[in-house]
Amino acid sequence: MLLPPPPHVRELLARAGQPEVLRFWEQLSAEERRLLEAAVKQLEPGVLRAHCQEAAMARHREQQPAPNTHRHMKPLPGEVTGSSARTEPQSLRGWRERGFHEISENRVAVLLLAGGQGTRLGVPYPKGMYDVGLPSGKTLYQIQAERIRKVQQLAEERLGKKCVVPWYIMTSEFTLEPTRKFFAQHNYFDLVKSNIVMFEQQMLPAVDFNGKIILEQKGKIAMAPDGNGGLYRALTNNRILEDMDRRGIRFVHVYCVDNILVKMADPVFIGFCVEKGADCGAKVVEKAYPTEPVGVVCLVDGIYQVVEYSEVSQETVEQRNPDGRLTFNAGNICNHFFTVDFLKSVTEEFEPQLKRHIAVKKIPYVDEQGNTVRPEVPNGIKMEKFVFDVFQFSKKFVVFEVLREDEFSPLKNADSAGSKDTPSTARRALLWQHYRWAVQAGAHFLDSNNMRIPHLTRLQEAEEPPAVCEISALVSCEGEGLEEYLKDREFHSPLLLTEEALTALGQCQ
Ligand code: UD2
Repeated sequence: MLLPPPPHVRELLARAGQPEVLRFWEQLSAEERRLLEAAVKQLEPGVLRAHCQEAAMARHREQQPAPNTHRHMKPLPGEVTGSSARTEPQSLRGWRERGFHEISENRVAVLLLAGGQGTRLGVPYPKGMYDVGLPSGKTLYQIQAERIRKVQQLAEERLGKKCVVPWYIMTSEFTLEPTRKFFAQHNYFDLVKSNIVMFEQQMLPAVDFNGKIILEQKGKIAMAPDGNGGLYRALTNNRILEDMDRRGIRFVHVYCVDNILVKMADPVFIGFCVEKGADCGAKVVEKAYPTEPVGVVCLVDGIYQVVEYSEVSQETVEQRNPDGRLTFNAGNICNHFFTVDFLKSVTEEFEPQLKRHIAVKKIPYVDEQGNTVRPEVPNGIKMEKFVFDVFQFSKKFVVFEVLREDEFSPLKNADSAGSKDTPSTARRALLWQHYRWAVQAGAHFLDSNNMRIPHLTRLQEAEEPPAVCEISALVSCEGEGLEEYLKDREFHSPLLLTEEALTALGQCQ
């Protein structure tokens, strides 16, 4: 017998202006109907109507000539900016001490944004599970977990107190289950399970250019996460700030999943922000080239903002100062500092004001005959919020510039897609960094004829280091503590410096 759609589902979609979502209802199996009904019931009709109308209007606006945002863009003033390279060692030491102090008092958490679909990389699992081909075979999640363990250990050693840096992980419908399973399979990378808090961000329907919801199957709405700025809604929905309060957390280091060089709860960055009395901060690197796909942190009409790479004109990105440097060179690396109080003010007051960004995408859909079509040109819109759009609500905003070679090498694209931001570039960035640390600590590398390999400085991104050296984060976070084991010693490449290898080195000194 053919059952009509339940009246409340029909009514909800009618109120949202989306009755067509049910057009294949009669052809659906009982299970497909149940799932579609469940998906629709999660949507609030008024919000859904507004979302679809807004998407269509945003698309229309986007087709108009772009406003000259660059006329209003101004580079960052010096007084809000600190730098790891241009600061006296004494001040850096002070910030590091302050950061470690806050960590040792259990006031610092890290929060990973891991809800993205990683479409550019093209793997069917969360990016954090990716292994870029290091000698150890470690995944991004494992590297990050070990860096948390190390920073806790360093804080304990310095201040003599056991401490915890809780790890909050924002996932989405796409990434939650596989991430959960992966962590369980790996025994939470030897972190305490209750100190890893996974939560899910919201999904929103993708719509076509007329503001109609796209069905990806006859009974399935095409849904996408609401951008990494979905964080703020997700913090509320999952009561994360209450969890932070319970643990006494006051400062949060938010970062994105794919930067293989990320410094977890970086004590210098935390200390810098805390000492400056900031409620919100961003780490930046100097942009490598005008069209590099990173947003730039700047002022627009006097307000601190990140202008995203996809939203700025060619003319603006190429603008240079008389000294030849790019005018807008503060490249956002998706590493942010927030006080918990600031996050509260955002979630309680400002979240609804966050800008909605439009992403025009190729979204698979079912045609009127019910066949799946994979479009070759963009056919739909996903609406996203961006995590950095809260800078404007900050009472005291600061920026900290760090060196790219120390802190930024994102994994965005498959190796087949080109030479930028790939597994190979990420692997090389980490191996070069560890090679540098080993050489600075006094190590020498030998070739297969036992001849010393001359030390080299990295000149080009595509170059492999002269010797392969990988140092576990459990051994060293930033190259510290290596000298007593490596000074004036010779090693064959590849050198994999684990805790066990270090102990063995210590014994044969
Ligand atoms: C991000 C920054 C860009 C620059 C670049 C550096 C944003 C909006 N843009 O650009 O300015 O710093 O990174 O690498 O921050 N994510 C979610 N939920 C979502 C979408 C994304 O959690 O709905 C996560 C994603 O898993 C990743 C991070 O946000 O960890 C950044 O997302 P992306 O890789 O799509 O951002 P991208 O490269 O466009």
